[in-house]
Amino acid sequence: MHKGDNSYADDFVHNVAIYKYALEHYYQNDFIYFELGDGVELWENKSFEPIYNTYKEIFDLQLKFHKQKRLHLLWGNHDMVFKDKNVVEKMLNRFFTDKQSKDKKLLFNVDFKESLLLDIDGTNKSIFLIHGHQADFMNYSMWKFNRFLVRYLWMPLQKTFAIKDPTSPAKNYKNSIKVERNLKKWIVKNNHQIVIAGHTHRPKFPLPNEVPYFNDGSCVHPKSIIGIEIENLEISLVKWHVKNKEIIKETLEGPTDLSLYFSLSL
Ligand SMILES: [Mn+2]
Repeated sequence: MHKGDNSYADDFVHNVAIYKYALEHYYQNDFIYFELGDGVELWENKSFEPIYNTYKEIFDLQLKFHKQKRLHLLWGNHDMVFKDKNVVEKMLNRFFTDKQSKDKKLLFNVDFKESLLLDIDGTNKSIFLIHGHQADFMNYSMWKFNRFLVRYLWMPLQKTFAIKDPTSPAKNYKNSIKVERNLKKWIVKNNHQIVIAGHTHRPKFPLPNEVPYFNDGSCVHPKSIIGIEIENLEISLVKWHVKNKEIIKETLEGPTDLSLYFSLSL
């Protein structure tokens, strides 16, 4: 999502209405929400405050999921500071305290993880969720260097000359291919473990006889958001966008029975 501060460099702001509509749909229909990292843009923004002020409605909606234990957040490279619990506390918690009550209780005891493993009911298989920058050396081991370039070089240029940041795999085709190749290699080495990642912003939905690497795309595509749904052990790739002045959901791939992806593993 790369939620920013509503400036020109904020890539999410044009999709906020679509995103909010989709998230409300998932809330009403009892879905559990998994956000696969880079939910907020903390390379371009040093402080969380302008992001919170811009997207308060979205955070309130996420809070509703959280209260029902239906919210799971991972950190990516652009919000890698959330790896540290103290940073989460310092940066986020003061925005999510109950200002009405005297004891200032915390509304949103948010807990960011690096990855999650979802067991698939009735099988010994699972789905591994990660952001995906783990397969991208410059954005995992060297992320502080890339953050420096984005903050002090690319973002000022982007604001002035509309130049896009080349460190982002989302804007760098060659690097995306490399990340995908690394992830697929890992999957094959690990008994064809099903993986869902983000990071590259390139949606991927394999055929059952292919390496089970899924990518949920992003919410910063021009005029649409893309994501992955899992319902009744069936997986699909969906896109929400505006058609005839209405926000609609289109299924791009699937629904495909998850068990079809087990055939390559032992
Ligand atoms: Mn990323």
